[in-house]
Amino acid sequence: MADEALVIIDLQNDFCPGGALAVAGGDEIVPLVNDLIRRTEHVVLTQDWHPAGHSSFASSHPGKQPFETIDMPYGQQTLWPDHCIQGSLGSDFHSGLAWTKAELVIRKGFRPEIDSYSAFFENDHATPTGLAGYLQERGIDTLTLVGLATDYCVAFSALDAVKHGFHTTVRLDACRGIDLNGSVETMLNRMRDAGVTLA
Ligand code: VGL
Ligand code: ZN
Repeated sequence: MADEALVIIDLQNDFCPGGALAVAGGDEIVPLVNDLIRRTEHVVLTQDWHPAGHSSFASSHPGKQPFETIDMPYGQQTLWPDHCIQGSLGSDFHSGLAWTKAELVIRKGFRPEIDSYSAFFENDHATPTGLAGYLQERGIDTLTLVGLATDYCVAFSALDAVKHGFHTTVRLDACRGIDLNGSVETMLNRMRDAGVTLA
């Protein structure tokens, strides 16, 4: 249907086994995502896209380790291993992903001083990526989200999608999570409470 889009979040090498911020089983979802691509007219991808030395990297903060949190001007920020550096192999989409049909690639996390989990807003929850305008202008009102990671970029994208009024489904069988301190359960509850359909 013309009013539906599949949004594939960050299905990139660095989030798959062997990558810098590997999500367990991240590569397992590729066949299912490819199937959804075949069955959906409009396909949009997001791509985590950080400059070297990005402020979300633990390596940019002396004495800090990956998965610690720090206070940033825009709120709390989890620190990550260096990942998805612009143009690196790790930033490429998984080689098995049939992504060429995609109509749009939204890159995020490219501003050195701020991270961006959501496909719609940077982590200040105020700076838009332009995706909502793109979808709305094209008459798309229904979204299916898949990809990595369930509890970070997928979840924050889904929460912002319902805020924008999109009918939003997350296909959990086509997502995998990082799960820091119970973050998968926390974010599943937040999505359910916000009106995201979890399928
Ligand atoms: C992601 C942590 C850092 C994600 C991206 O795609 O969920 N998580 N950057
Ligand atoms: Zn990132």
